[in-house]
Amino acid sequence: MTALAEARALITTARSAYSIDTYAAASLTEVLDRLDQPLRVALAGSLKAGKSTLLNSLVGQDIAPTDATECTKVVTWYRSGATPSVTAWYDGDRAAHVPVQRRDGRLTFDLGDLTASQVDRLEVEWPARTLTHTTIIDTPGTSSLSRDVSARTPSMLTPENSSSGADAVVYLLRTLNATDVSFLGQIGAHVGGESGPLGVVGVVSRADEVGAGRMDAMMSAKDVAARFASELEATGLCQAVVPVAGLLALAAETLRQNEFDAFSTLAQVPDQDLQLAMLSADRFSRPGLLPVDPALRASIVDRFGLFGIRMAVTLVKLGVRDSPTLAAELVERSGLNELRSVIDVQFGQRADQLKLHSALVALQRILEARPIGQSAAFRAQAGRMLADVHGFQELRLLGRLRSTAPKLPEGDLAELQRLIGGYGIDAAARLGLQPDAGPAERRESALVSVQKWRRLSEHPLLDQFTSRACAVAARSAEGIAAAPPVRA
Ligand SMILES: Nc1nc2c(ncn2[C@@H]2O[C@H](COP(=O)(O)OP(=O)(O)O)[C@@H](O)[C@H]2O)c(=O)[nH]1
Ligand SMILES: [Mg+2]
Repeated sequence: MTALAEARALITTARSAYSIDTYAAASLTEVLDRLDQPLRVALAGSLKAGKSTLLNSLVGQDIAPTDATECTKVVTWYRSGATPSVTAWYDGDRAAHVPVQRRDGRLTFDLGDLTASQVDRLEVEWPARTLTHTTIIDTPGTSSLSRDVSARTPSMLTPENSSSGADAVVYLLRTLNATDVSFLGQIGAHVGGESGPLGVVGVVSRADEVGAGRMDAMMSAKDVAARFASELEATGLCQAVVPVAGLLALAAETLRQNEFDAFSTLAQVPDQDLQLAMLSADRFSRPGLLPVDPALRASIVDRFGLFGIRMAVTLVKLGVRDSPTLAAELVERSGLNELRSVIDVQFGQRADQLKLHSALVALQRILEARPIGQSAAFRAQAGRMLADVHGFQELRLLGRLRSTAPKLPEGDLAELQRLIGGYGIDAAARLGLQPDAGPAERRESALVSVQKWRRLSEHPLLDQFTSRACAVAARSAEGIAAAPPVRA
């Protein structure tokens, strides 16, 4: 029986045992239903960290408001739907339809007479491919001036009942301050339960601003990301930290022909003139100065930022000849593709495991809150699964590997990371084989790995962390050798 099936069976049994407690039984039904729903990924971080902008770039459309109106102070769920619609949930279970508006080209949800503090959450349904497999939860931010609003993000990530929680978190940081560290600690305590954090990826956001918009901004942002990654080791939290310029990514994904033409024109402007005009955003959009319509310039600087404009102009000078190529190059340089692949490896491919993890943690919480005679036995079983499911151990180890290197030769370290699913969780990716490698070759290679890592893990001179890491790798290899590969 897979771990997922085992968990379903456990939750179903618990639900029967709770038949007299309708509230608990209903909560358990919710926990079960969640296992079949898309993975829930929350975007968290301080106010103005760039969460809503990043959401838009992940979806590839402008669907999350980024202005400072009431609606951006409410936790907002983005799910897949046939037609765009926005619903506000308030006063417990009351729902109101929310009109979507565009003002000066900016999207906003009009809450009407409702205030942000009245609304529990907004639910947005939108036709977008990204949302088919993932529900994205946008949060208002942690250092909001209004205390009750900033209290909401943790309460969404650390829910009383399972219906409002997230399975994985993308945490955006611009600088690492005390609020960030303490908030990350809270997420760690809840998202991963006592058994350690799972599914947290860090983003150094607005990465184009790190070097004051200079061309090497993304390089500087990479350094910052590396520093964050090592500082986050203390919290034991993040599995990866990636720099992303969300604004640029979104603008690139929605690049228009007239914008491409403007970049081409700007590429003809003598370097010095362009540099002078680009000392500030205001200057860049001033009438005169440049051979592109000022209104278009204003919109371009708004959408791309100064860094994005420099990057685009340079790419055109380097020979990019059409807008689809420019769009692709800019998206690549924004860091979005890298974030997407980290999200895919850490969350997407492990969606079942992450959901399973949330379900077990939610189950434990319900059992604890409403104890009955059998609760202790159910809790013990859930606890055993949280400790035993090998995928959870892999995720925890992957998290630690980002910051703590086991004492192994370089090549072995990379192999270990691959084996525990750091580059993809299918057997070929784990073994470093061609995707079309046959079952015999996979098995053979897996068995060699089992032996190697078993032997290493038993080496008397290894420290405890390294030996434990090798044991986890050995068990990952055993899992492949005993194919079919088990997902969760
Ligand atoms: N330069 C730059 N500005 C950004 C970026 N992402 C967001 N912003 C700007 O930062 C402000 C706050 O962004 P928003 O996405 O609403 O942040 P949130 O409060 O975390 O949701 C807006 O004015 C955005 O245009 C980015 O990658 N680069
Ligand atoms: Mg926002």
